[in-house]
Amino acid sequence: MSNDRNNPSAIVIGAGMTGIGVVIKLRNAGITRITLLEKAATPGGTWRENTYPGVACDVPSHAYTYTFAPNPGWSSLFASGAEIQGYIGKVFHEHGVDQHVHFNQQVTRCRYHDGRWQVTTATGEVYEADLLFSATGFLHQPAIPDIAGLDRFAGPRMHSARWDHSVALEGRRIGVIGTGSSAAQIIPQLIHLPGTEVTVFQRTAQWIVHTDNKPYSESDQQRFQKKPALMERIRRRSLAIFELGTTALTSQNPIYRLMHHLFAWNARRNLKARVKDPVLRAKLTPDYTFGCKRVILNGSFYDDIQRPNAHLVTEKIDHIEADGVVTADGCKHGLDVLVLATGFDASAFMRPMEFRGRDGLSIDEVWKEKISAYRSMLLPGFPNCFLMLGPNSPIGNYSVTAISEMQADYAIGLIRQWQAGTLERIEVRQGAFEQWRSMLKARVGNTIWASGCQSWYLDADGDPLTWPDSWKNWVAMMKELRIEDLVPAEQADDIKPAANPGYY
Ligand code: NA7
Repeated sequence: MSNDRNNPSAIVIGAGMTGIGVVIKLRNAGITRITLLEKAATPGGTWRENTYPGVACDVPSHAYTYTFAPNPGWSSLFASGAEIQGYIGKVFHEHGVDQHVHFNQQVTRCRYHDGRWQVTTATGEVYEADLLFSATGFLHQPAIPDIAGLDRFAGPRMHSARWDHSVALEGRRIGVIGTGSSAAQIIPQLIHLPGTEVTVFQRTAQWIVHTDNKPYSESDQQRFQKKPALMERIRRRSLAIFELGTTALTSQNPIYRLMHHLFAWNARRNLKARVKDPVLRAKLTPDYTFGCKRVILNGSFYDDIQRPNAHLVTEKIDHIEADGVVTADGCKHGLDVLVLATGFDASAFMRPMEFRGRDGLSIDEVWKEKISAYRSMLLPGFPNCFLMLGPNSPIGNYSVTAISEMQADYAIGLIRQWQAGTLERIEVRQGAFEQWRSMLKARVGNTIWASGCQSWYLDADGDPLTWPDSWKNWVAMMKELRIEDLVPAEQADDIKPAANPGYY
């Protein structure tokens, strides 16, 4: 055994909200030999990369906060991206995560070799550790739409997650492709800039729940400072609402079915009350079940899309020319700037890095037919490796901070068992992994996400990559270690990964 169980080392990939949380939790658990590898020069992950106008979190700030680092200073119910980035930076330094980080270290390869993980970066450095955490996030590879002529567009063109702040937008004709969560935040900002004409290309109408962003006054913040229980109450209340929403989307119980109808009715009522023109309203009315795609929480999109300088186009895009977008009806929409709010490749996870477990088994091989991981975190053939926010981690619109904290606790629970010698290595049994996949397959088909719409929640087969049950049941599952699902110490040397492509 080449690893040191009493004083194990860990590599965490990604200094975003999740990776930073993992480092802090590991350290609190007494695991201090930690290397945090970050591809960029600063921490922040999603919140460093998404700087588009209007970027904000659609989960209430106090519910998006780490449980161990409450923040009385949040300026509003839904914090802006810049404010969250500031919070992450503060936690990063105040909790000493900066002592572990190596910036500008883009991981290109992870390989399990001789009982340890070897991690190679683009600059050629090689790091080694007993434990590996992949905290790369799941919405980080921008999806560039396959539209004819996209590269011929002569003006500035940018994806929402790669905003070019040097592009002057005032007085320009701006086209936005997409109407998802990012677009719904960007579009109102662009419409309000002086002299802009904003053309929105909508492929699918969205369900939008009206939410006002209540500011927190200085006295609110002082009260939070003096009485942390107040923040905790807001956190719990916000999470309870998301929990209710998730259960309403997944449960067959008649009461929750009714609640689901009420959510949809409320969103439709909001659309009707705000959008007066029946033609525009019809264009904005979704034709699929509420919650099938990620529900958008927004307070101004419906008002702003009715302004005279806003133009909603629902005709399919045919192709793009140097100076505009041509739709299937032959109409050319002249543009100076093109914004692609077209989302992300949600099936990338840690890829394109090379990721290999025992005997050279590659993640591409394991995921060739289906992207999946036991409890979103463990894979047979990949010992002592934890996927943070892995497949089927999104739980409705729930806070990913809360999810990743719970995943870190689960991983630490397993590490304890490994340290105690119950496990030779932390690896899920092939049988338990298959059972997990069957369980998911049986359940996802009944969920709202499989009710017939296109969304980033779905994999290539149209199966949801979300958790198909309630938050409560997920928490109950994650609190139970179920050691019997892992390879026991006495069998550790006999078990072979199911699909061994024979590399090396
Ligand atoms: P989303 O939610 O994946 O939205 C992407 C949008 O782009 C959506 O409206 C898509 O239409 C549209 N899209 C994508 N490709 C095309 C093409 N080829 N033509 C026209 N329209 C297209 O990404 P976001 O960045 O808004 O949000 C991602 C998550 O980040 C969000 O859920 C939060 O968790 C934070 P569609 O609806 O598929 O017809």
